[in-house]
Amino acid sequence: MTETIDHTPHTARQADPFPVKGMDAVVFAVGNAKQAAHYYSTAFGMKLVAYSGPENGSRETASYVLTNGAARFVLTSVIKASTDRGRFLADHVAAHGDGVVDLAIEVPDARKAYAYAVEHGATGIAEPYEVKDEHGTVVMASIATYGKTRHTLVERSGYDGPYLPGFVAADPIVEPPAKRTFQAIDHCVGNVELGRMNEWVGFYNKVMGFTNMKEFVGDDIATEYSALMSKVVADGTLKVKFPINEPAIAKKKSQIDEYLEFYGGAGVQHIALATNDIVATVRSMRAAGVQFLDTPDSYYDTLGEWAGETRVPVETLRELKILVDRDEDGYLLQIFTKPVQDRPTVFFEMIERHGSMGFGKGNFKALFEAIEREQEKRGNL
Ligand code: TYF
Ligand code: FE
Repeated sequence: MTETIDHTPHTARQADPFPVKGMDAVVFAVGNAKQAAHYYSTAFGMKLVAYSGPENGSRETASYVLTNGAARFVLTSVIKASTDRGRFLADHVAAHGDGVVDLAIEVPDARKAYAYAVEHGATGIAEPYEVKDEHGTVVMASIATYGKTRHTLVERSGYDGPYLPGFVAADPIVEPPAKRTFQAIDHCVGNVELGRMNEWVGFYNKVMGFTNMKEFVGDDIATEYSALMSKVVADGTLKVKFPINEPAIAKKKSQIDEYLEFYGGAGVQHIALATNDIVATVRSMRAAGVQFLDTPDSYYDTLGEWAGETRVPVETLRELKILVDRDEDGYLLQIFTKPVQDRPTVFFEMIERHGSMGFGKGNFKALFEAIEREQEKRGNL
C-alpha cells in the first residue's frame, strides 16, 4: 500500500506549470434552483449572495450563488432553453438528475492555464473569453473532464462584484447561522467507469501537472470490502484535491456501479466541506433535517484503542456518528451525508482536519458497510 511519491511542492522543484489559487465554485444543474437555494441556506447554513435570472436579463436560466467562507456553490435551473447552454443544462438534469456540471478552478492566468491544458491533451469546451461589468473584468475558459463534467478556469484579477458579470447581489434567504457550518471546499470526488481511474489520474497529471497523493485504495482493500479503487490527485499546494474512484469487482455490488447506473455515467460523487467544529456543524445540520450515514456502536467501542486522543470525546463522536482516522501526520474527523436527491448519486462529507492530509482510509470498512446498508434498503445490492 505504500508508493514512493515526491510530495515536494512544485514551487520548490521548478515553476508550477499550472498554478491554481483554489476552487472557484461548484456549479450544480438542478431541477429547481429556487428550492435548492433554500435547502443549502436552511440545512447547510450557506448564504445567498448573488442571483441571475429573468429579473436581471437572464431569460434562459436562474442561478443562485451561495457561499460559506471560501466555499461557493452555484445552483442553476433552466427556465426556458433557447441556446446550446440552456439545452445542455436541461438535458443534463433530464439525464443525470441534480448534479455537478462544473468544478470551477480559480487560476492567476486563465489564458495560460487553458493553453497549457489543451497543449497537454485536454478537450477545450470554451476558448478564453472576457466578461466585464462595473466591478471589473473576469477571464474564463473551460475544458472537459470525466463524464459531462467540466472545469472552468476563472481569472478574477481584482474583480469585486458578488460573483460574475451578469449576477446581481442578493439578500440571504434566511439569516445565516451565528456559527459558520463550514468554511472551504476540501476535496471534490469523481466516479469514473470500471478500468478508467488511471486514465483520469493521468489526465490530471498531464493536463494540470497535478501529482498523486500517497493515499490510495488498491486491489487488496477493494476486494476485501470497499468494492472501489481510488487515487487522489492534487495541485502542488494541495489547495485543489480530486480523488477519483472506479468500481472494483468485490463480494458485493459496488456503490460506484450504483452511482454510475443511476447518474447515467461518470460524474461528481461527493464534495467534502472543511469545518473547524464538526460537532457544532453536525448538530446544526441534523437539527435542520440533514440525514447522515449511520455508524454502529461497535465502531466506538474499539475507537479508543487505535484513534488515541482527539479534540472530541468518544461519547460525542458516538452520539453524532462522526468517524475518526489517524495517520503519521495527525488525525481527521469526518462524516458523510446520505445522497441529497432521490437518485443515489451526489452526497457531501464534512471534515475537520488536525494535521492529517488523508481521506479517511481507516474508515473505509465502517463507511462502506454503512453505504451497503443503504444500498440494501434501495434494493441495489
Ligand atoms: O474522498 C475520499 O476518498 C473519502 C473516502 O464512496 C470515500 O471521502 C471514498 C468513496 C466513498 C466515500 C468516501
Ligand atoms: Fe472524501
